[in-house]
Amino acid sequence: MHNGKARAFTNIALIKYWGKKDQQLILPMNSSLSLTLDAFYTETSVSFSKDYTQDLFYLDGELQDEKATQKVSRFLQLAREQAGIFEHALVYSQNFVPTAAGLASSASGLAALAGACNDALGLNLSTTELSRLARKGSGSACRSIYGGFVEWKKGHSDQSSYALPMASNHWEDDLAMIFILINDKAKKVSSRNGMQQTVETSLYYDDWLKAADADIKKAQEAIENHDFHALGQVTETNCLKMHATTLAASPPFTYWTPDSLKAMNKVYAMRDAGQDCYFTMDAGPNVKVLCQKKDSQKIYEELQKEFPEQQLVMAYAGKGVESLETEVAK
Ligand code: 2P0
Repeated sequence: MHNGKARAFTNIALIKYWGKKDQQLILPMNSSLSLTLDAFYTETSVSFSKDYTQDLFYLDGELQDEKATQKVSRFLQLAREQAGIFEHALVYSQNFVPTAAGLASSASGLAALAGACNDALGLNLSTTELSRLARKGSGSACRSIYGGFVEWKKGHSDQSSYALPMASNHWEDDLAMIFILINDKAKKVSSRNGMQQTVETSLYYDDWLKAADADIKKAQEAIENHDFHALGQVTETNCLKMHATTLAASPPFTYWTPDSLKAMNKVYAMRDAGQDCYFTMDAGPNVKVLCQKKDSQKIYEELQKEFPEQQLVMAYAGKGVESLETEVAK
């Protein structure tokens, strides 16, 4: 029996990953840049044993169906190949989210699974190698290996595509992100399908790639200079450019709902009233508001005027993946 357990926090991209050039290896079309946050995380334990006859995956206490297990199994197989240990596994994963918000995150999930496999199989991976392994489970997971500001350098091969922590002199500790959780009853386009459809059909995709390169540089500079205004601006405009590509895809789609627009308009109104805050959105209707820690309470209270408290979650900078104690191995 080989056991391992790890915890990983989710991350939100300030400059988005949107599109793959290699779907098997998960090599991205553009580099991305994120902030790891403390409010949402996953704890995963894994046991490999020659006594098991198949991989089993429990999420939040429930045995998952074949489709959910397949994604995990595919990842386990990569880890098994890397270790030369070909035993089936039992995976227990717990997502820690403040409310039942449908915020299951593949970033924290696959980063925690990578960390747990690293320990269980004695892979002894460096953080760079762990980031590369996590990437092959889910692109954004490669960024959750690290805390604070993280850049995923797109690279051009399995070897050269991984995330790195960014030198920031702990500036991330001065920042906050407030999640506005928005219920979405509509059938959602998964990020995996959404980005692929966009790469293949969006009229604006080439322009997105040009913009993303320029935006990474702007964000790097803003972080270097601790320039919140510049970081906020590039975060918000980069998100809008990503979402614009979906409207020019065929068929067109959007992740926005009326409540997403309400949240975005609230951010504009707060800015007009002198509050320093900016929004970003991912492959879903939730809106995240980036602000400075010193202003975060006031902005939270302002958002409470529009959204019930159960829909609001305050987050600060979070840590990278960490190993946890496992029960004694048999
Ligand atoms: C990001 N997203 O940079 C972007 C912005 C969604 C919008 O990474 O297919 O779950 O597993 O590599 O990592 C979500 O995509 O996709 C994502 P896969 P993933 O955070």
